[in-house]
Amino acid sequence: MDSKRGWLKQSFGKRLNAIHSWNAWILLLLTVTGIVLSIGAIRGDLGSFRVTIKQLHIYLGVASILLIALYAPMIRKHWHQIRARRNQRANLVFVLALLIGWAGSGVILWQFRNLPPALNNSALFVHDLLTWVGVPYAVYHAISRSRWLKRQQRLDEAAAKPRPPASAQAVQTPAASAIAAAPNEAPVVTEDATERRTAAQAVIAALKESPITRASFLRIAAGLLLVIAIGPAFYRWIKGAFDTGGSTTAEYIATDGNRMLPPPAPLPDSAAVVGGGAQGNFRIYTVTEIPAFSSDTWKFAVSGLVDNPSAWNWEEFLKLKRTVQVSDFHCVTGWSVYKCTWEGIPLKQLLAATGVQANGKYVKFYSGDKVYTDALSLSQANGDDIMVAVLMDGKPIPQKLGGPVRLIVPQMYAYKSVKWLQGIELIEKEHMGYWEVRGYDNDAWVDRSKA
Ligand SMILES: Nc1nc2c(c(=O)[nH]1)N[C@H]1C(S)=C(S)[C@@H](COP(=O)(O)O)O[C@H]1N2
Ligand SMILES: [Mo]
Repeated sequence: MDSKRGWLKQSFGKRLNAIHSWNAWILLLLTVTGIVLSIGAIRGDLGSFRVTIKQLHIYLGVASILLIALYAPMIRKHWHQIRARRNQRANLVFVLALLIGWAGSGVILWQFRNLPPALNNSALFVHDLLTWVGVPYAVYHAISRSRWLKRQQRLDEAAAKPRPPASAQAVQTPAASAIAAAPNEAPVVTEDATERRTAAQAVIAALKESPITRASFLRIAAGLLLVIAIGPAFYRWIKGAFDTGGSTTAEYIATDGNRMLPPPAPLPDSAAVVGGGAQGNFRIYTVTEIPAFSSDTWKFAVSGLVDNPSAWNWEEFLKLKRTVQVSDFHCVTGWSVYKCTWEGIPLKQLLAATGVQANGKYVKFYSGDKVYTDALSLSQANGDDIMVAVLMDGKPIPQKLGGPVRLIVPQMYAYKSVKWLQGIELIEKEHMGYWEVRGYDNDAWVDRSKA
């Protein structure tokens, strides 16, 4: 209670200033941690630190919500105080909307395990969109309120001083005030010819002066620079968010980083894309460089505690019987892709063909990147929808999305869906996968009641 009384003892202005600067610092830290978390390319470098940064981001988010709560009782008085300043009011409304939007979507993402994936997916979109708009705005806000720009503004005002202002009206450019002043001022109606001449010249000189002051020019320049710097990335993001793939198999083969020939021929259901086409976008995640494969050297093996250890080259592998399924794909970071039409070999079928020995209790998956692994218990691995996938939506799986062959575990978070899958090993003891070792839950069921 003491600290609260201390807080309330301070003047209203002091409290507002304190909230403002705390908000600025927390936003800065949220931006940094948030951006770090969202860069797919550095996931591998972050390692277990990723989980810590995410936790930190959540704590900072909670702190930001507490700050809003602290501000809430002051809002009426503050709003009244700035009644004459429309810009400040607009800024306040905008900033509050941003903070509340970030907080709301952030809480959903924080509590993702107790909420449906579709809600997480929308929350992530909102969270990202607000970041794309809010962070550049905050940077602009910081520049346009900076001491440096304030000093430019004072210089502008000093330059405007010698001319008497027309009225007590708001800030006017020197030119505007001279023009506004001209009709009412004595020199224009004076009888003295030289004075009349000077007055007339002053009016013309004022008209020649740019209406844009230094400070406002710098502000516009800063805004433009920000738009130029952020615009293209924002455009790519928004395009990606609504893009639904759509190139042909021939285009894939021509442009893909893998050289897997011949391409797998899709089954009728796959060619017809019975799921209607994947809805949403995969964010390309990898903890290594994206590996490239060629059908000349690529191999796939099932080994360990099995009756018939087997290895296949590409041509042989393509002869294994495949089926088609439509399923959703959920990442633990909030995004989902719905209604993917996968074609591949059901894991269950592959395990039955190789024959699992009595002491084979866990199934371990190896990525061709030589770093990423994961595992399922044998009973989980025998689930009907777990697939060693070769095609998606009737086309070969692109290199970036784990092609030529990736695992699909639709009912678990996608860190179980090992990309560039090349090896399956039956083992006796539980194995902790790449992300599980770094803090992710080994129980990856999206629907928790399945655990
Ligand atoms: N080899 C490998 N497989 C992987 C990963 C990885 O980093 N490397 N990331 C996992 C995670 S966390 C997710 S969400 C999905 C992402 O699949 P995508 O990159 O095709 O969108 O792949 C999973 N499988
Ligand atoms: Mo993920």
